[in-house]
Amino acid sequence: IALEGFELRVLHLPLVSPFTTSFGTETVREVIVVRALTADGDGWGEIVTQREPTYSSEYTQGAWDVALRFLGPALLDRGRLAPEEIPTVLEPLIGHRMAKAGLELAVLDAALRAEGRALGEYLGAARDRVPSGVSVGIQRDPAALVDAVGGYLDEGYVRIKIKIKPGRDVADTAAVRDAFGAIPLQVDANSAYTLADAATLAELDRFDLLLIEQPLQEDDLVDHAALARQLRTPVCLDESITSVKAAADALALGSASIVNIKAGRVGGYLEAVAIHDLCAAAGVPVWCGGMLETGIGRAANAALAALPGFTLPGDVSASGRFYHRDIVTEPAVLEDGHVRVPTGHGLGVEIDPVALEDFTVARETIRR
Ligand code: OSB
Ligand code: MG
Repeated sequence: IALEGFELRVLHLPLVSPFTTSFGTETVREVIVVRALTADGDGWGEIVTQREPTYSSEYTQGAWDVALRFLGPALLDRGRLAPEEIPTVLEPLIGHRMAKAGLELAVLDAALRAEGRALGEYLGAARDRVPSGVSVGIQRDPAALVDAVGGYLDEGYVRIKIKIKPGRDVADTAAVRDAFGAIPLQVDANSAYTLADAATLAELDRFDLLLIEQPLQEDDLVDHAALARQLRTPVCLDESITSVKAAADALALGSASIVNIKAGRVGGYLEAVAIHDLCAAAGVPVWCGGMLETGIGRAANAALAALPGFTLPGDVSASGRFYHRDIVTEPAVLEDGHVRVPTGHGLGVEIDPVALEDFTVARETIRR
C-alpha cells in the first residue's frame, strides 16, 4: 500500500458506568484513534493505551509521542509497504507495542479495503460469530456485584469475568456462585497479588473457576509457575504475554495453562495470530481479551476471536456494555450471547464522522 500519512486523534468516550479494577477506576475512556492515509483510501486503527500507565507501562501521551515522532515516520519513510512488513520495520524501536498495534491495524485496514478483503478472512477466522463474555468491574459490595452480574446474564452474556483484588476476592466470588450456580465464571486480578497470597488464592479453588487471570506481576513468570503448582484453578496470563516469545517462555516454565490474547498488548494482530498458532500447536486454550475498545478495535477483536484456537469465550462484548454512543455506524450488538464477525472489507465497520468529531479532544497529522 502507498502510505501518505497518519492522522491521530485522542478521544474521550464517557462510559455507561464506572469501571473499577485492582489498579483504579475509569469513568471516561481515553483512547487514540489512528487514520492511515494512503493513495488507495483510508484505514482505521486504535491505540488501546489508557490515560495512566497502570495496566501496562504504556499510556496515552507516551503512545502519542512515540507514534508521531518515531513509529509513524519509520513507516512513512518506506512509502510503499505491505502490512506484513510492519513488524520488521518497527522492530528497531523498542517496546510501545500498543502504539505499534494501532498503526498496524490502520494500515492493515487500508490495505484490505483496497484489496476488497475482510479482516476476519485475512486473519483466518473459522466462524461467523463469537461467544461473548463480559468483564465486570469491582462494585461497592458483593450484593452490588450480584446485581451487576445478574443484569449481564439477563442480556445473554455466556461467560462472566469478575475483577478481584486483595480483600475483594473470596467473598465476591462466593456471592456470584451462590446467586447464579454453575455459570461459566472466571476472575481477573490484574497483578494485585504476590506469591505470599497463595493461600488466599487457593481458597478460590472451591468455586470451580474457568481460570484465574494474571494474579502476579507482569515479569513474575517464575512466581506464576510456582503459584500454578499450588492451585487447582488454571492460571491464565494477560499482562505477562507481551509477545510470541513471552508466550513460549510462559508455557515452557509452566507459568500459565491458558493465554489471554490482546492484539494491543502484543504489538498487533499479526503477532496475536502468531501467539494463537503457538498455543494451538501446544494444545493451550486461548481467548480474546479486551481494552474497552471502540467499534474499531471491537470489530478487529471479533475477527481475531473467530480463529479456531480461541476455544474459550472472550471479553468481546457488545459496544453497549461500555458506551452509550460508539464511533462506528453499526456498533457490535449481542445476539443470542454472540457478537457477529464483520464481513465487509477491512474491519467491516464504517466510522461515524459526527461521533468521531464529537469525542475528539486532540488531533495531529503527519505526512511523508
Ligand atoms: O485486564 O483484561 C483486563 C480493561 C482494561 C485493561 C485491562 C483489562 C480490561 C478488562 C476489560 O478486563 C475487557 C473489555 O471488556 O474490554
Ligand atoms: Mg486481564
